[in-house]
Amino acid sequence: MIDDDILGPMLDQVTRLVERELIPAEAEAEAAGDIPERLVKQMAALGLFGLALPAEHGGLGLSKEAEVRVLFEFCRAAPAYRSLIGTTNGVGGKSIALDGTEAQKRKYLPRAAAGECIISFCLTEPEAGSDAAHLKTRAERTNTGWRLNGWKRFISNAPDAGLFVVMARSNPDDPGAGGVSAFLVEAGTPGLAVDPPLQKMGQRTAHTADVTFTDCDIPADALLGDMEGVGFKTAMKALDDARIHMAAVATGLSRRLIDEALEYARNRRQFSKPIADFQLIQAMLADSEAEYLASRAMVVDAARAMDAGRKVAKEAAAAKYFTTEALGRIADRAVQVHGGYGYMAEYPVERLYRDARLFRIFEGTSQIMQLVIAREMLRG
Ligand code: COS
Repeated sequence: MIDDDILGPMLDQVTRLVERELIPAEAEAEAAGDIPERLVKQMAALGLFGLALPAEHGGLGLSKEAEVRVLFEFCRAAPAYRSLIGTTNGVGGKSIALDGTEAQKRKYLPRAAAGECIISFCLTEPEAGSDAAHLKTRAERTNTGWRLNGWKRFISNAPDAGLFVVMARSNPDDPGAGGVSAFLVEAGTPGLAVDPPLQKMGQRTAHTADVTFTDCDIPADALLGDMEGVGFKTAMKALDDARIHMAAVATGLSRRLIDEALEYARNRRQFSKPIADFQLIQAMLADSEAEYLASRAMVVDAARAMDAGRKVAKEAAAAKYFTTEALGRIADRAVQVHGGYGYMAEYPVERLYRDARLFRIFEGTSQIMQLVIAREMLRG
């Protein structure tokens, strides 16, 4: 089994990278608004750009369980590092791995896994966020292929992407999910424009931008999977996978925040003793640890269900919902344990608290996760 051979050494290497390189460079990266190139190269050398991609197309070919275990470790470092590999291993790359033709997989996935082609995923629009099926970007047939017109919002990694997986309405007579197809659009295609990066509350080292398509002509073989009308389903399947990935990311960040709070509580003295000696501080630490352990168990359970080939829409949504809401509480307590210092930029919890806020919103809000869980329950 490939996991056993590479997972142990991989985890050791990731731990070293996180502790020796990534965490120490967080503040430098945040100030520069960019991840230093030397660290991007180290991440690529470890295979992290192909972490969740199939081995036959250049990825590490890990099981979902192995993937989440790597993420628990990797995501103790600021989430912007994960974001750079996120859409390639998540919604973008997974759309191709799940539903692409063999030729499309061969063309793009090996370069993506090597870190040479970041894949972005264009679903969200100004008027289609949670209601993703009602997107308006149009795809019209031409003599040579397709012509795209539309506006995509908040696209992760768009400024760095070499390839965009674009959900567009190819059947104007079907205003819902069935009218949507997925297309592969290479960066540099005339008519594709990436706006300047958006200013965000947190995860500022991760680049997010709007993408517009203006009479953007693409060839016929850019239709993902060579199949019309299934783009929304591809997106939903990729999101099920990506939500387990995201739950693992949130769990890794929770661990980091607890460790920061623990260290501070041990060292900070008030009333002539470490604040860790006070039971009200201990209560905050204990609540966070319990929620971390529950998050971890839930993510591993969902990953195992996916590895077993089961349908995991409910488990993925529940894991994403629970772990990201828990992360919000854990980040808040970490700041509280730090007191006034927690609000100041000199401690990492100030930045990580801002970073954590996004998790309850992207790749499906907590409210959409509740809807998905309830729907699956009611379906029986
Ligand atoms: N796997 C496979 N197929 C799925 C699926 C899944 N997890 N979820 C839905 N589908 C299919 C349905 O079976 C349905 O197909 P049929 O008509 O053949 O039965 C089709 O997709 C439409 O599904 P549904 O009717 O459930 O779509 P809705 O418009 O009601 O939308 C939600 C469902 C709200 C769950 C969806 O729009 C969503 O996840 N929104 C959030 C989007 C998001 O996460 N955005 C973040 C940015 S993208 S990184």
